[in-house]
Amino acid sequence: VAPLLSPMGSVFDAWCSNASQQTTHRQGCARYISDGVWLWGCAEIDDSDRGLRDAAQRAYSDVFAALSASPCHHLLRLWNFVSQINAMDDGLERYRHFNIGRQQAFLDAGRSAFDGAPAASALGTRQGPLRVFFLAGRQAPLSLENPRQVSAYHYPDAYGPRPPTFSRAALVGAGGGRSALFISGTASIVGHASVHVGDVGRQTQESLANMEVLRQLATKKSAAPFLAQNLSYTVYLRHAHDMAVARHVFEQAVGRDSAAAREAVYLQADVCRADLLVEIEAHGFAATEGGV
Ligand code: 3EB
Repeated sequence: VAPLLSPMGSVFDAWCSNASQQTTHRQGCARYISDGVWLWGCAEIDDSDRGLRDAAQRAYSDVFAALSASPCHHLLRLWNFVSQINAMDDGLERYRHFNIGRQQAFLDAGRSAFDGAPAASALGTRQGPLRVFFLAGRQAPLSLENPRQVSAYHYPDAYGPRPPTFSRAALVGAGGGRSALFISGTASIVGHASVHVGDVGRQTQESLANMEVLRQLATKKSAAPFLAQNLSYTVYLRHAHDMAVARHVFEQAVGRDSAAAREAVYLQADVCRADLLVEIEAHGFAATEGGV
């Protein structure tokens, strides 16, 4: 969906399940696969005729219809890809239209659009339909917020008529005495303001500082030691030419020789605020101390 910048040849996102029974389904514009414990899918819808606001609302209402017909009722993590995310439609930025439709779908489905919202990332592509990838499970996750940042669902309306619907991170039991942590797309935002505008190095540093707070909070809440060097990272850069600087700062933080540094994936994508140059997400697993 977003062009690869890492010198890796190719990468793909694989969510593995060891269950033998996996079934595929369709619900409106959403296609998904489930083993009854985890559910993974994508809602894909062209927004050029109906408009992005309506497309987002439909995509999410199809996702919710799919989940309500499944034992995997709880959204854990979403990845939203919106074409031309910073362009204007009818005098409003497309990301802001997206936020209106997304929040409306949460409200219509009776799902929390505030406290308890799932973890998410939102990125801009050059072209193509709206694509909403989603991961769901049987257990409600524990949503985490970052005390350094205003919760996105409480952003003031200077950032759009309806706030974004996501939590900063989600923590969920993964079976076998393990916990899974999903850190949302994290950017250089303190309070609700974008900071270090124009400076990709410092934006990368600030994003990592935000992620560090979430990692520590997750470790405390789950009694499972999530180590920074053991997480899997995706770094989204607005400009391909910022790769060297962002990579240097990132590798300094996680350790140049760590698995995290070697396996990090760098993608070119627009970030949902026009003044942000970088967004970083991460996920990982950790064993609960004492076992379960
Ligand atoms: C932010 O913190 C940066 O709209 O789903 C990051 C992750 C961001 C997810 C979303 C937006 C979203 O506001 C942008």
